Amino acid sequence: MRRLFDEHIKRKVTFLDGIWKFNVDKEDIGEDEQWYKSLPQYTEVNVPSVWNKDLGLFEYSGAAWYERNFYNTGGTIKLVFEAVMTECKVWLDGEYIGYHYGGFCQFDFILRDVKEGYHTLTLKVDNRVDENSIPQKVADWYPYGGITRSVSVENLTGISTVYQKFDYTLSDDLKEADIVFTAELYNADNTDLTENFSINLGKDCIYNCPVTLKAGETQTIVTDSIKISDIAIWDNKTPNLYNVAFITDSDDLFDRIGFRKIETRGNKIYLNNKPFEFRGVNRHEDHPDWGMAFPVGLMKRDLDIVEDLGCNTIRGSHYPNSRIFVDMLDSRGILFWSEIPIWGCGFSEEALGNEIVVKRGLDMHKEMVKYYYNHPCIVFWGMHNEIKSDTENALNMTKLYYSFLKENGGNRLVTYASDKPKIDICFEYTDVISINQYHGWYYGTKDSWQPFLDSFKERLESLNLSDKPMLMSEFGGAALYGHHTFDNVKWTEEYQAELLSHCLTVFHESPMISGYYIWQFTDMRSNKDLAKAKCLNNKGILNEYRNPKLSYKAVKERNLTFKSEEN
Ligand code: ADA
Repeated sequence: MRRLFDEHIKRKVTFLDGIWKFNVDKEDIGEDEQWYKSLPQYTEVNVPSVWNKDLGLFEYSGAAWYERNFYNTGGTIKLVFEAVMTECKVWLDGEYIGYHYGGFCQFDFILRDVKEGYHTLTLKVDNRVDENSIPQKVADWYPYGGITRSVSVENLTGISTVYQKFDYTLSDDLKEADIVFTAELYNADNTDLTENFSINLGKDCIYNCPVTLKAGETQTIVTDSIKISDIAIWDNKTPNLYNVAFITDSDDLFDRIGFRKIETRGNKIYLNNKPFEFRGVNRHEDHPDWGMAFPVGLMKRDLDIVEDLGCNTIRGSHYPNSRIFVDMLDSRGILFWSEIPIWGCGFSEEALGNEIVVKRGLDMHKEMVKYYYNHPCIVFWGMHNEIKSDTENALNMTKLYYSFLKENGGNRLVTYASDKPKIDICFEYTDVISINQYHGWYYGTKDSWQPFLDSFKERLESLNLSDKPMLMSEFGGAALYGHHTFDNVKWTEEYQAELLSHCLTVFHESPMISGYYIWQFTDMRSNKDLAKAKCLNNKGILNEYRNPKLSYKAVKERNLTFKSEEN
């Protein structure tokens, strides 16, 4: 399952989720021994999953192979991988078809003249981290391995829509929109074809034209600007969505879109012409039983909890989340911050200047923008997290990513999370200054928050940047679930509850802060080298199984009080 709705009705889609053959390749000999022709021995594994939840593989990092047969009626097929962690090579019937790097975004391969019958799909997957990888060797989350989201085969026939995106400008009163659709059409047949191509928005056909394409040819259609009146705006209270359909004589593709405006005015962030307070959590897509192959039912439950908590936004720390999860955010009106997995503490200054790493990061931004472009819930693109933002290398990387995202990222704000408020030199290249700080945990006390904000205000003024909005993108402290003492000390649930409650009050009252993302929603698996209790990052306001700590009530009380002041 890839989306919350059917993307195709005419187009045949076969999901390859289920049991696959599986073999770890500890010595990395599989390619030399041509395992892509047939796995010499194997066990079984469920796809999607992370292999680190299988017996004996809790800490396995390295290469592993997957194989499965499937039947197809043949012709032109598109193999779609929603996410594979992290590096992978793909073979069909023993023939190499391609490579992909990066664990959290969709990629696909189109193959022509595939014969009718049974086929063998083989993947070599590798989750090793090294000096060229993203993330790097140390990250405060677990770089699982595996085919972590769905795999499917699509049969493309005639002229098919292989990509589409939607741009729009809203009138000042938000009642009208000028919209432009871009669609990439592809002739999947072996003869030249003319077909009718139309775009339907809801029940209305808003674009219609004949398209002629040679066999195998691709053409990108960019519509003229189309005016739409009486728009039903998407926002967090009324998340109105429109169905959109791209139809040719042979093929179809469905999506959902929404209209909303996100912008900065002075040091405030406005959603649909109203200043917006972001009340959110940082969430890892991680669960002790499933790792990052996160089941849809649990996503739904996480969102029920987020809503109960009075939150209106989530930061997808620290990588693009499943598309179905983002669909659910669209449906519920929860604003989302989507970022790529550049988790800075693990990045040396050299790594920030390493051409392979910088290029991989740029490619990850390109994929994130490509596949998540139409989601109205995504209001922030996050470039990176806690990199050495006081260095030239970081500045160059930030400039590069910022200009790419501003030019190509659609109607969104661009930001990054900085843990160097006093010395960061990249603030010019962000629409919103987002700060990670841990007063009351790693340093200071809860009472050092206000002096910190006062001194940061002075720095922003001296840099002439005090008219940029600011978010608290991380703060918090750990609590071991069930740990209580007579005194209110670190690691108890009481201490965490008091700290978070205090932080939320200070941030809400500060005129320079537009919102907050608590670190973090739930406890989650960390890197064993960071030597954390139970190998978990324990700063969740729920434990790893989603049982609430005391801070849950405290945060909910604060959020709901602030929310009630809005009405
Ligand atoms: C950082 C980082 C988080 C987490 C947090 C912590 O701010 O961005 O991923 O590691 O610190 O718990 O220390």
